[in-house]
Amino acid sequence: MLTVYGEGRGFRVVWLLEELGLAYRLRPVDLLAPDDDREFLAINPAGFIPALQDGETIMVESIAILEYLLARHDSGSLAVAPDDPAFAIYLQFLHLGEAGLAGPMNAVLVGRQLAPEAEREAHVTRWAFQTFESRLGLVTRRLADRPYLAGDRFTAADISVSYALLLGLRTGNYIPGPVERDYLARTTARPAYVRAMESCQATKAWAARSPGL
Ligand SMILES: N[C@@H](CCC(=O)N[C@@H](CS)C(=O)NCC(=O)O)C(=O)O
Repeated sequence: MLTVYGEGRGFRVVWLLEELGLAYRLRPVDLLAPDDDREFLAINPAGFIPALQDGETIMVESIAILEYLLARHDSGSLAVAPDDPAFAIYLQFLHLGEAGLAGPMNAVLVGRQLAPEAEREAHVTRWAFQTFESRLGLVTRRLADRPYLAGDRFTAADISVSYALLLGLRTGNYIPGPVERDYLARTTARPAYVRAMESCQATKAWAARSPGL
């Protein structure tokens, strides 16, 4: 049985698992008190989420987890094969969703909303937001004339990037333009997304009290 520790970016993992129809257990993690959770710290001593346990295998980093699950459990429906012309662009956006969008958005969230008042809007926070915006430009250009990042079909790259855009939207740090809005309407209408939201009750509650599409 696959166990996903924590929501947050764990939502990406749960979404993929729902797309693939794989059985899993979602084990909640309270990020406000990770030090009290010895069972979780035994899984990830660094105390961040998500983590995946698959038998003896334990790993962190949501995009790496997606790649692991796709390699082990997908017949190719949600990835792009190396000999496909869209392989490079697929990999690019799979990783850009975290490295170029959700990662910088984390820094924006901390810098704007969680940092002590006197340290808000620091130069580094503006830099993180500009990073998010410049990478977002690649996403909007790519989606201007195709429904999904790899082309005509939905892939794990769309899970990666959709999560990042929703993170920006729900934290109030980004207002999607028309291209992203249509795109998110498409990706979040998927039955697997809806099932993942039912599974991730903390994410569902957060979305309900946050700005919507
Ligand atoms: N690059 C990592 C980022 C993980 C991350 O930032 N997780 C957040 C919640 S979604 C977290 O655990 N933050 C608390 C911490 O880093 O200690 C991934 O994609 O899994």
